[in-house]
Amino acid sequence: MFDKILIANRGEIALRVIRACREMGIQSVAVHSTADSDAMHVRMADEAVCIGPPSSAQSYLNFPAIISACEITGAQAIHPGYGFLSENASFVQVVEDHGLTFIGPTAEHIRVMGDKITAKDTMKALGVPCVPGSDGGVPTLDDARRIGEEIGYPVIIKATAGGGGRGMKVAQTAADMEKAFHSARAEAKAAFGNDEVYIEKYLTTPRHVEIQVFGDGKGRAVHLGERDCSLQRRHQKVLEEAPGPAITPELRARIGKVCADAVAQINYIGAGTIEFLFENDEFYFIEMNTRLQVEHPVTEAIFNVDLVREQINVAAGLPMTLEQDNLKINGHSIEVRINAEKLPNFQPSPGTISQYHAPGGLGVRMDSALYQGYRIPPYYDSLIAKLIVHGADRPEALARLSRALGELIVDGVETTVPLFDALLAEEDIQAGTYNIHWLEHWLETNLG
Ligand code: MV4
Repeated sequence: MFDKILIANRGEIALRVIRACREMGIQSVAVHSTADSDAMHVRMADEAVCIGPPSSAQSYLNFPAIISACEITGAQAIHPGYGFLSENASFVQVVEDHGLTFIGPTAEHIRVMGDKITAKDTMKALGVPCVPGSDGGVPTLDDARRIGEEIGYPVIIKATAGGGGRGMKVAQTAADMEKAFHSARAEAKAAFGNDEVYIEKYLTTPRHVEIQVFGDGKGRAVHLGERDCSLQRRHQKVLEEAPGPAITPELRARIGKVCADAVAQINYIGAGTIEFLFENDEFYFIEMNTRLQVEHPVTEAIFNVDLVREQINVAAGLPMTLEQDNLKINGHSIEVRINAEKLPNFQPSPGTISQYHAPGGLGVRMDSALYQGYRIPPYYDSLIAKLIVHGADRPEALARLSRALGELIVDGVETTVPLFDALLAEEDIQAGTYNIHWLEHWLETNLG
């Protein structure tokens, strides 16, 4: 096992990893920009190293500064958290070239899943159900038209270098194809320097259901059920829950086995998430994320596992302690993402936290790096807390969420807390009857 791990991240996820390290008897090293000298992750870690100025490009994305911080402190491994360098295959290569361990999948797995066409080809070959569409890239408008006729409209054009919703265009009919095709390619070129696109049948009212997988890198893998993450605004998740309200035990067992078998076959190591669109009781693969996700705590809650501990274990070459037969769902969990943003337009609202009180009690987990007097810098993501509740069933989890939100005090900045109070009053939220478009529509009707 490692003696010391460097956490190449900030905020609540840095605390999450530091906590796992402490429970495992591993020393932790925080890195921080000059804007984060007073951040909680710097205080909570055993050691801290300043790695550059405020901009992420010069600090949390700065390869040489992070590698140097490992060399200075004697850290043997790097946990990337989510975002920043967590899915950067070149960084993984550099880490390994310096004799350090990246706590996550291999550079090759990150590369394969980072290119969405290659990811889809790979998953399809492994028996994972995919959205009907083009076989690989679509180089010309003529090809695009031919595929549109084959699969039928509406279709969606996606950038192979995209993901997370960037560089996508819908063509409702053949008449839309020319414009959609050219604008998707132009956007992809501008955003990623790669204009390769592929085409899929456009599913009109799916849910976003993602399967948590975990592999030991040696051909064994498990699944930890699904999370329903359909409640999104502009491709940012707002509320996530597990298990998914629309997923039966039979559906879960079937798709879970397909996913676990797929990642076992490629000797995947560590935590991964296989994203699906779910419509009419069918799963359609869209992307795989090769990192620990923001919403991993809802899975931890219902399976009573520590995913970060498992990541560290397998990265150190120890056996994975997870076994499929021991993974049984207990109750229901919901996470809300609390952002320092002003409603109704979600503008970032950095500033100083004048009052802070975190909710607590049975079934409440608050993952946050906030403290009273903390100054939220304007340079980074606006997520300031994740409130995760766990109950015996979905109604209990909803009641607990409402109760916990009532206890929470965050003063001095605007937050998205009022949004959750309003959402909890909605019948569709109480019933779990929502899809990927529900929240945008609700926001337009109620805050627009
Ligand atoms: C789709 C789709 C409908 N049909 N693909 C958006 C983010 C990216 N991960 C995939 N996305 C979508 N892909 C097909 N074939 C609709 C979306 C989509 C979406 C997906 C998940 C959650 C929210 C979404 C909001 C708008 C569009």
